[in-house]
Amino acid sequence: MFEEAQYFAPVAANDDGTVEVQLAASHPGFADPVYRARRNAIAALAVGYVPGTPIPTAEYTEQEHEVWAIVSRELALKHRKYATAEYQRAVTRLGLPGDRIPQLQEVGDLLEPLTGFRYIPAAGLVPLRDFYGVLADGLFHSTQYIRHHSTPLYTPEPDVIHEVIGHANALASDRYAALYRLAGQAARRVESDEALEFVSKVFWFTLEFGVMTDDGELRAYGAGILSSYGEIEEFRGMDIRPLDLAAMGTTHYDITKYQDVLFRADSLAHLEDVVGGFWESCDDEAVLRLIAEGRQG
Ligand code: TIH
Ligand code: FE2
Repeated sequence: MFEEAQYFAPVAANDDGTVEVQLAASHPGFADPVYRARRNAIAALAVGYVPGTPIPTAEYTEQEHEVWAIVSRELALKHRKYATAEYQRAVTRLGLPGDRIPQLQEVGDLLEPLTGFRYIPAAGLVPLRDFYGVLADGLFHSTQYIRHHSTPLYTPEPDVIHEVIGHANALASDRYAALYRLAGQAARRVESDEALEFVSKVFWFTLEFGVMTDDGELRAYGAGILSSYGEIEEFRGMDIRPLDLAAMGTTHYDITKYQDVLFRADSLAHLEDVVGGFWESCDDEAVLRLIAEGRQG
Protein backbone atom coordinates (compact mmCIF):
# COMPACT_ATOMS: atom_id res chain seq x y z
CA MET A 1 0.00 0.00 0.00
CA PHE A 2 1.59 3.25 1.08
CA GLU A 3 5.34 3.55 1.19
CA GLU A 4 5.31 4.40 4.88
CA ALA A 5 4.00 0.94 5.63
CA GLN A 6 7.45 -0.54 5.06
CA TYR A 7 9.26 1.23 7.81
CA PHE A 8 7.48 -0.28 10.76
CA ALA A 9 8.21 -3.80 11.96
CA PRO A 10 4.94 -5.76 12.19
CA VAL A 11 3.66 -6.30 15.73
CA ALA A 12 1.80 -9.50 16.62
CA ALA A 13 -0.28 -9.65 19.80
CA ASN A 14 -0.52 -13.24 21.09
CA ASP A 15 -3.51 -14.70 22.92
CA ASP A 16 -1.51 -14.96 26.16
CA GLY A 17 -1.06 -11.19 26.21
CA THR A 18 2.54 -11.20 25.01
CA VAL A 19 3.56 -9.08 22.05
CA GLU A 20 6.10 -9.90 19.37
CA VAL A 21 7.78 -7.35 17.18
CA GLN A 22 8.87 -8.97 13.93
CA LEU A 23 12.23 -7.48 13.04
CA ALA A 24 13.51 -8.15 9.52
CA ALA A 25 16.67 -10.23 9.18
CA SER A 26 18.45 -7.07 7.98
CA HIS A 27 17.55 -5.14 11.16
CA PRO A 28 20.65 -4.34 13.26
CA GLY A 29 18.92 -5.79 16.33
CA PHE A 30 17.73 -8.99 14.62
CA ALA A 31 20.38 -11.28 16.16
CA ASP A 32 20.41 -9.52 19.55
CA PRO A 33 18.03 -11.36 21.94
CA VAL A 34 18.28 -8.64 24.60
CA TYR A 35 17.24 -5.95 22.11
CA ARG A 36 14.39 -8.10 20.79
CA ALA A 37 13.06 -8.66 24.29
CA ARG A 38 13.19 -4.90 24.89
CA ARG A 39 11.28 -4.22 21.68
CA ASN A 40 8.59 -6.73 22.65
CA ALA A 41 8.23 -5.32 26.17
CA ILE A 42 8.00 -1.74 24.93
CA ALA A 43 5.50 -2.58 22.18
CA ALA A 44 3.30 -4.30 24.80
CA LEU A 45 2.96 -0.95 26.63
CA ALA A 46 1.43 0.67 23.55
CA VAL A 47 -0.77 -2.30 22.64
CA GLY A 48 -2.49 -2.05 26.03
CA TYR A 49 -2.70 1.74 26.00
CA VAL A 50 -6.09 3.33 26.60
CA PRO A 51 -6.33 6.85 25.10
CA GLY A 52 -6.79 9.58 27.66
CA THR A 53 -4.96 7.68 30.41
CA PRO A 54 -1.35 8.38 31.50
CA ILE A 55 1.23 6.86 29.14
CA PRO A 56 2.86 3.76 30.69
CA THR A 57 6.46 4.31 31.73
CA ALA A 58 9.07 2.46 29.70
CA GLU A 59 11.79 1.37 32.11
CA TYR A 60 14.79 2.04 29.89
CA THR A 61 18.11 0.31 30.50
CA GLU A 62 21.38 2.16 31.13
CA GLN A 63 22.52 1.21 27.65
CA GLU A 64 19.36 2.72 26.13
CA HIS A 65 19.78 5.98 28.05
CA GLU A 66 23.38 6.00 26.88
CA VAL A 67 22.31 5.81 23.20
CA TRP A 68 20.04 8.81 23.79
CA ALA A 69 22.82 10.74 25.53
CA ILE A 70 25.32 10.13 22.72
CA VAL A 71 22.92 10.98 19.89
CA SER A 72 21.48 13.93 21.76
CA ARG A 73 24.93 15.42 22.33
CA GLU A 74 25.99 14.95 18.68
CA LEU A 75 22.74 16.37 17.37
CA ALA A 76 22.86 19.44 19.60
CA LEU A 77 26.18 20.35 17.96
CA LYS A 78 24.86 19.76 14.43
CA HIS A 79 21.63 21.63 15.05
CA ARG A 80 23.54 24.81 15.72
CA LYS A 81 24.91 24.62 12.21
CA TYR A 82 22.18 23.00 10.20
CA ALA A 83 18.79 23.53 11.88
CA THR A 84 16.59 26.56 11.20
CA ALA A 85 16.57 29.35 13.75
CA GLU A 86 12.90 28.65 14.47
CA TYR A 87 13.70 25.02 15.32
CA GLN A 88 16.65 26.05 17.50
CA ARG A 89 14.45 28.45 19.45
CA ALA A 90 11.92 25.65 19.92
CA VAL A 91 14.67 23.35 21.28
CA THR A 92 15.41 25.91 23.97
CA ARG A 93 11.72 26.41 24.66
CA LEU A 94 11.02 22.68 25.12
CA GLY A 95 14.07 21.87 27.22
CA LEU A 96 14.35 18.10 26.69
CA PRO A 97 16.80 16.22 28.91
CA GLY A 98 20.10 15.39 27.21
CA ASP A 99 21.34 12.65 29.51
CA ARG A 100 18.36 10.26 29.55
CA ILE A 101 15.39 9.27 27.42
CA PRO A 102 12.36 11.28 28.49
CA GLN A 103 9.09 9.41 28.95
CA LEU A 104 6.41 10.20 26.34
CA GLN A 105 4.18 11.39 29.17
CA GLU A 106 6.84 13.88 30.14
CA VAL A 107 7.23 15.05 26.52
CA GLY A 108 3.51 15.81 26.39
CA ASP A 109 3.68 17.59 29.73
CA LEU A 110 6.42 19.85 28.36
CA LEU A 111 4.72 20.44 25.01
CA GLU A 112 1.13 20.95 25.99
CA PRO A 113 1.55 24.33 27.70
CA LEU A 114 3.51 25.55 24.66
CA THR A 115 1.46 24.45 21.65
CA GLY A 116 -1.20 22.10 23.00
CA PHE A 117 0.38 18.94 21.56
CA ARG A 118 0.38 15.63 23.45
CA TYR A 119 2.05 12.32 22.62
CA ILE A 120 0.35 8.95 22.34
CA PRO A 121 2.29 5.68 22.24
CA ALA A 122 2.23 3.55 19.06
CA ALA A 123 3.44 -0.06 18.94
CA GLY A 124 3.98 -0.01 15.19
CA LEU A 125 2.36 1.28 12.06
CA VAL A 126 -0.62 3.50 12.69
CA PRO A 127 -3.03 3.69 9.72
CA LEU A 128 -2.33 6.89 7.77
CA ARG A 129 -5.77 8.31 8.39
CA ASP A 130 -5.40 8.05 12.16
CA PHE A 131 -1.78 9.08 12.28
CA TYR A 132 -2.38 12.27 10.31
CA GLY A 133 -5.98 12.87 11.33
CA VAL A 134 -5.32 13.22 15.04
CA LEU A 135 -2.65 15.86 14.39
CA ALA A 136 -5.66 18.16 13.96
CA ASP A 137 -6.49 17.46 17.62
CA GLY A 138 -2.93 18.11 18.76
CA LEU A 139 -2.06 14.43 19.18
CA PHE A 140 1.15 12.85 17.94
CA HIS A 141 1.56 9.06 17.67
CA SER A 142 5.02 8.06 18.77
CA THR A 143 7.12 4.94 19.05
CA GLN A 144 8.73 4.42 22.46
CA TYR A 145 11.67 2.11 21.68
CA ILE A 146 15.15 3.33 20.85
CA ARG A 147 17.35 2.36 17.88
CA HIS A 148 19.90 -0.42 18.31
CA HIS A 149 23.12 0.77 19.98
CA SER A 150 25.16 -0.39 16.95
CA THR A 151 23.50 2.20 14.66
CA PRO A 152 23.25 5.52 16.53
CA LEU A 153 23.91 7.64 13.41
CA TYR A 154 20.86 6.71 11.41
CA THR A 155 17.92 4.29 11.41
CA PRO A 156 15.30 3.81 8.69
CA GLU A 157 12.86 2.92 11.47
CA PRO A 158 11.37 5.82 13.42
CA ASP A 159 12.34 5.51 17.10
CA VAL A 160 11.99 7.66 20.21
CA ILE A 161 15.01 9.73 19.18
CA HIS A 162 13.38 10.60 15.89
CA GLU A 163 9.92 11.17 17.36
CA VAL A 164 11.11 13.33 20.21
CA ILE A 165 14.30 15.09 19.10
CA GLY A 166 12.99 15.45 15.54
CA HIS A 167 9.28 16.03 16.00
CA ALA A 168 8.70 17.20 19.59
CA ASN A 169 11.24 20.00 19.23
CA ALA A 170 9.48 21.14 16.05
CA LEU A 171 6.10 20.82 17.78
CA ALA A 172 7.34 23.22 20.46
CA SER A 173 7.32 25.98 17.81
CA ASP A 174 3.95 27.73 17.39
CA ARG A 175 4.52 28.08 13.66
CA TYR A 176 5.59 24.51 12.94
CA ALA A 177 2.92 23.12 15.28
CA ALA A 178 0.30 25.07 13.31
CA LEU A 179 1.52 23.37 10.13
CA TYR A 180 1.24 19.92 11.74
CA ARG A 181 -2.34 20.70 12.72
CA LEU A 182 -3.17 21.84 9.20
CA ALA A 183 -1.76 18.59 7.80
CA GLY A 184 -4.14 16.78 10.14
CA GLN A 185 -7.09 18.84 8.98
CA ALA A 186 -6.22 18.08 5.35
CA ALA A 187 -5.96 14.34 6.08
CA ARG A 188 -9.43 14.44 7.63
CA ARG A 189 -10.93 16.47 4.80
CA VAL A 190 -9.82 14.37 1.84
CA GLU A 191 -11.86 11.26 1.19
CA SER A 192 -9.97 9.12 -1.29
CA ASP A 193 -6.91 7.08 -0.34
CA GLU A 194 -5.14 8.58 -3.31
CA ALA A 195 -5.64 12.12 -2.00
CA LEU A 196 -4.62 11.04 1.50
CA GLU A 197 -1.41 9.58 0.13
CA PHE A 198 -0.69 12.85 -1.66
CA VAL A 199 -1.22 14.83 1.56
CA SER A 200 1.10 12.43 3.40
CA LYS A 201 3.81 12.78 0.78
CA VAL A 202 3.66 16.55 1.05
CA PHE A 203 4.13 16.01 4.79
CA TRP A 204 7.10 13.72 4.06
CA PHE A 205 8.88 16.28 1.88
CA THR A 206 8.20 19.13 4.32
CA LEU A 207 7.74 18.33 8.01
CA GLU A 208 9.78 15.09 7.71
CA PHE A 209 12.48 16.07 5.23
CA GLY A 210 12.04 19.75 4.47
CA VAL A 211 14.84 22.26 4.07
CA MET A 212 14.70 26.01 3.65
CA THR A 213 16.76 29.08 3.12
CA ASP A 214 17.24 30.59 6.54
CA ASP A 215 19.58 33.46 7.26
CA GLY A 216 21.10 33.00 3.81
CA GLU A 217 21.98 29.34 4.52
CA LEU A 218 20.36 26.06 3.51
CA ARG A 219 18.99 24.65 6.77
CA ALA A 220 16.75 21.75 7.76
CA TYR A 221 13.44 21.85 9.58
CA GLY A 222 12.34 18.29 8.70
CA ALA A 223 12.33 15.92 11.68
CA GLY A 224 13.93 13.08 9.73
CA ILE A 225 17.01 15.12 8.93
CA LEU A 226 17.18 16.64 12.39
CA SER A 227 17.15 13.26 14.19
CA SER A 228 19.97 11.65 12.23
CA TYR A 229 23.48 12.91 12.79
CA GLY A 230 24.55 10.93 9.72
CA GLU A 231 21.98 12.36 7.35
CA ILE A 232 22.23 15.90 8.72
CA GLU A 233 25.83 16.04 7.46
CA GLU A 234 24.76 15.05 3.95
CA PHE A 235 21.55 16.88 3.10
CA ARG A 236 23.16 19.95 1.58
CA GLY A 237 24.75 17.83 -1.14
CA MET A 238 21.46 16.31 -2.26
CA ASP A 239 19.29 17.23 -5.27
CA ILE A 240 17.60 20.32 -3.82
CA ARG A 241 14.45 21.33 -5.70
CA PRO A 242 12.16 24.33 -5.32
CA LEU A 243 9.05 23.88 -3.17
CA ASP A 244 6.37 22.48 -5.46
CA LEU A 245 3.16 20.82 -4.25
CA ALA A 246 2.52 18.72 -7.36
CA ALA A 247 6.09 17.44 -7.36
CA MET A 248 6.22 16.71 -3.61
CA GLY A 249 2.94 14.83 -3.65
CA THR A 250 3.97 12.59 -6.55
CA THR A 251 7.72 12.05 -6.11
CA HIS A 252 8.75 8.56 -5.06
CA TYR A 253 10.99 8.13 -2.01
CA ASP A 254 12.83 5.28 -0.36
CA ILE A 255 12.69 5.48 3.43
CA THR A 256 15.62 3.10 3.92
CA LYS A 257 18.25 5.51 2.58
CA TYR A 258 19.35 9.09 3.06
CA GLN A 259 16.86 11.17 1.07
CA ASP A 260 18.47 12.24 -2.19
CA VAL A 261 15.71 14.57 -3.36
CA LEU A 262 14.73 17.43 -1.06
CA PHE A 263 12.45 20.43 -1.51
CA ARG A 264 13.55 23.88 -0.40
CA ALA A 265 11.26 26.65 0.81
CA ASP A 266 12.51 30.23 0.43
CA SER A 267 11.52 30.98 4.03
CA LEU A 268 9.17 29.85 6.77
CA ALA A 269 6.56 32.33 5.50
CA HIS A 270 6.88 30.78 2.04
CA LEU A 271 6.33 27.30 3.50
CA GLU A 272 3.30 28.56 5.42
CA ASP A 273 1.84 30.19 2.29
CA VAL A 274 2.31 27.30 -0.08
CA VAL A 275 2.04 24.18 2.08
CA GLY A 276 0.01 25.59 4.98
CA GLY A 277 -2.34 27.21 2.45
CA PHE A 278 -2.73 23.90 0.60
CA TRP A 279 -3.49 21.87 3.73
CA GLU A 280 -5.85 24.52 5.01
CA SER A 281 -8.26 24.23 2.09
CA CYS A 282 -7.44 21.26 -0.15
CA ASP A 283 -10.11 18.80 -1.14
CA ASP A 284 -10.11 15.68 -3.29
CA GLU A 285 -10.69 17.62 -6.48
CA ALA A 286 -7.81 20.01 -5.86
CA VAL A 287 -5.52 17.09 -5.04
CA LEU A 288 -6.50 15.18 -8.20
CA ARG A 289 -5.60 18.23 -10.27
CA LEU A 290 -2.20 18.40 -8.58
CA ILE A 291 -1.62 14.69 -9.16
CA ALA A 292 -2.32 15.15 -12.87
CA GLU A 293 0.07 18.11 -12.91
CA GLY A 294 2.72 16.12 -11.05
CA ARG A 295 2.52 13.26 -13.54
CA GLN A 296 3.13 15.64 -16.43
CA GLY A 297 5.95 17.62 -14.83
N1 TIH B 1 16.22 8.25 9.67
C1 TIH B 1 15.73 8.87 10.87
C2 TIH B 1 16.79 8.81 11.98
O1 TIH B 1 17.79 8.12 11.82
O2 TIH B 1 16.61 9.45 13.00
C3 TIH B 1 14.45 8.23 11.36
C4 TIH B 1 13.32 8.34 10.38
C5 TIH B 1 12.80 9.46 9.83
C6 TIH B 1 11.75 9.23 8.96
C7 TIH B 1 11.49 7.99 8.80
S1 TIH B 1 12.51 7.09 9.79
FE1 FE2 C 1 8.64 11.21 11.53
